[in-house]
Amino acid sequence: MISIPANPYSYELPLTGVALIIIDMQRDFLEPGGFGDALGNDVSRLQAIVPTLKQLLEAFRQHRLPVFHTIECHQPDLSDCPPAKLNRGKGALKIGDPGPMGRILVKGEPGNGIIPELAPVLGETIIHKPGKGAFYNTNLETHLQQRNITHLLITGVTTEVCVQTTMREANDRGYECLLVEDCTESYFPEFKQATLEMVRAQGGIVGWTAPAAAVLQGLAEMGWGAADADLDLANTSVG
Ligand code: C5J
Repeated sequence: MISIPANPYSYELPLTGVALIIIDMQRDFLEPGGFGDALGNDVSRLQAIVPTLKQLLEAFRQHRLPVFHTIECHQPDLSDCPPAKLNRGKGALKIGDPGPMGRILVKGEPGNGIIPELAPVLGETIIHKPGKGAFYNTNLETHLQQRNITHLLITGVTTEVCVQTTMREANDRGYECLLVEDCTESYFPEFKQATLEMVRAQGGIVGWTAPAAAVLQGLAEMGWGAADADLDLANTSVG
C-alpha cells in the first residue's frame, strides 16, 4: 500500500486492483465543430490537460496497469438517445446532425474518436457510453469485477458532467475513487473548482482529489513490474 498525499486526506493506493479511467477525451468535446462547440462552449480550454494526462497514461502503460477509455456516443439510428437528450440545449447542431467532423456524437464518426495524443493502444479497454455516467448502459462494472479492480483514478472531461457523474456512480458501487485534479477540465473553471470541492467535502463523501504529480510519485514508489501486469496484450476490448 502506498499513501498518496490527497484531499481531504491521504489516499491509500493498493499494490493491485488499481485502474486509470479516462473519460471522453474525444474530438467531439475538445475540437471546434464537435458536440461541445455546437453547445456554444470554448473548447480550447480542455486542451490544457492533455500533456499531464498523457504523462499519467504513459506511467500506467509503463507499469502495465489497466486503462479504460470511455467514449460518449450514440448508435447511427440514435435508438439509444432519448428525446430528453436529443432535444436538449438548442445548440447550432443536434446529436446526429452532420458537422465538419461527421455526425455529432455518433459512434464511428471522425469527431467521435479519442484525440490522437491519447489514442488507446492494444490491451486498453474502450467503453462506449450513451449517457453521462460510464456505468449507465455499459459493461464497465463487469470489466472491473473481472479484473478485481477496487481503486479508480479518474480523469477526463468535463469535470462536472461526465467525470463527476461517473465518480458518483463508482462511489455508490463501492469503488475508492480519486479525481486527478490537473487531468480533468471543464468549459467553466468555476464548475471544475466546485466539483473538486464537492467530491472531497464531508471527509471525502464521493472520494479524493490530488494532483497528477502526487499520483506519479506514488506509482514510482510502487515499482510495479511486468509480472504484476493485468493486461491482455492480445486484445483491446471494446464495450
Ligand atoms: C458532456 C461530457 N458534457 N463528457 N459530456 O456532455 O462531459
